[in-house]
Amino acid sequence: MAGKREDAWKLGAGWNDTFLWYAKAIIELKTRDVTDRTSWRYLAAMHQFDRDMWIGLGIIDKNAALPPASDTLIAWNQCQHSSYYFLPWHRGYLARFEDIIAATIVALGGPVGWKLPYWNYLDATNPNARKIPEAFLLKYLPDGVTRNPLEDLPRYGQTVIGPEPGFGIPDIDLSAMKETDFTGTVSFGGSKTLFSNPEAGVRGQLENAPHGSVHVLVGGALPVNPGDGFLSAFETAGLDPLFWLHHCNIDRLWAAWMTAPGVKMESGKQWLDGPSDRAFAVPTVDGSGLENYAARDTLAGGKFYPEYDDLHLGTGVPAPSAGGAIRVAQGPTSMAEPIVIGANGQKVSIGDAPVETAVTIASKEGSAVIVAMGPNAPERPAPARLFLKLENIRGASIAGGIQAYINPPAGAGADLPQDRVAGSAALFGLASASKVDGQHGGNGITLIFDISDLARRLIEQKDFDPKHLRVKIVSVHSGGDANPVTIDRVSVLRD
Ligand SMILES: [Cu+2]
Repeated sequence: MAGKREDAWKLGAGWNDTFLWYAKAIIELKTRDVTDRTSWRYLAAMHQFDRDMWIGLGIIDKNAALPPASDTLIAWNQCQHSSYYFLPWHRGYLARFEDIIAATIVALGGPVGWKLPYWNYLDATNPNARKIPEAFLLKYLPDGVTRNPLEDLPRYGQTVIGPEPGFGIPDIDLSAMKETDFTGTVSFGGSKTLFSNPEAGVRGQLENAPHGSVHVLVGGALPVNPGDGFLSAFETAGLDPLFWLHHCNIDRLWAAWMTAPGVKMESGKQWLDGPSDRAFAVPTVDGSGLENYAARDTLAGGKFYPEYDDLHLGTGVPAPSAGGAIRVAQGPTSMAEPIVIGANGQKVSIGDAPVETAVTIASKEGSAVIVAMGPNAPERPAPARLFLKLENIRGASIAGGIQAYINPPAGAGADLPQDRVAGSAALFGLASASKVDGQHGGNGITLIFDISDLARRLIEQKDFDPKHLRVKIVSVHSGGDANPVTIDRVSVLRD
């Protein structure tokens, strides 16, 4: 077993040692009571727990005793989404999960030093990259009789992830890796919201895609029935063994991003020591207690800093030239925060049919955008950027998909032109994020799409009237007219 985390597809086909021991350890963890801090279910509940949902899915018995509140209030329902703690929280969570699996393997008589593999789905050099690794699709362990815990759970059913028009997801890519600031309104790692800040946070670009997309591509997006796939809901995601390999790759993308030239990592004390209102917690490896960590513990030198065998394949970050030292910029973020220059008038509600809403940009700002983004735009230090923001997307479906278009041809039906797409997103955790009494404050999901290229095209085609930008929104698996997806505000921002 290697000392570093490796690519799942490079470990050997089918039942390689890493996956076989992972499966055996999961079988052992599943025998442990939910009150045991090292049990499969306790570890998943740390992400998010919903008693009724778990009873309904047969994960716990309705008479099951749960851990005491002194435990659950600290360790359960911690998952960080739409927050600039998304990456560090999950990094500590993965690291301790890995420690517990590794210790279990040793206790079962297996090798020392098991490391969590990553699912490198965007590695263009590997023709299998987008396939779910084989061991997660086999019904039995090599003995031919023991049910395989890597496979024995609900998933949507597709085994290769890619464009899924049924979910409104065109494809996964690495565009998030181009964001240069960790924190901010348009950010790589998440917007500056605190753990329980009542103000809605914006999903960071990496959290949106590929992170959220892969959750929904594997878990499915069907409304109402949470059993359709564990990966689509906060409350069940950690029960899918593939969750950990997916998040390991997201974590690796963060590690790779840190080595890219010119990126600005968050270095404020509030972030490094945070969150201040509820410290992150993981069980000790033996389960005897709980242990706190802060964001700084997940950075270089910290106890949860991971090691990967490679940070280049499938990350979009080129290897540094030979001998070149890697430099990470530290300091206040430099990118000017984008400002809202126009918005629509009212809340939008989308059921089965697409809905169109009009965004009005004030005339002075509108003319400035046309100059800044038109064919004769002066090259400032960087080209001007324009964004479309969908604020507080809420809905009752477990997950969903959303697509926004700008100025599609009038009367266009289901076949909306792809060259007018402003952005698409898989709405991972939609219902959880919409629950008023939930951990995420009921603010739903806020997304920001970069529409700079689209705006330039529209300006060039003389189809950009700032006083009247038509934004058409399609919601996939919204729950229909009975359970529409709502959006509080649609606005346009410029940097
Ligand atoms: Cu996730």
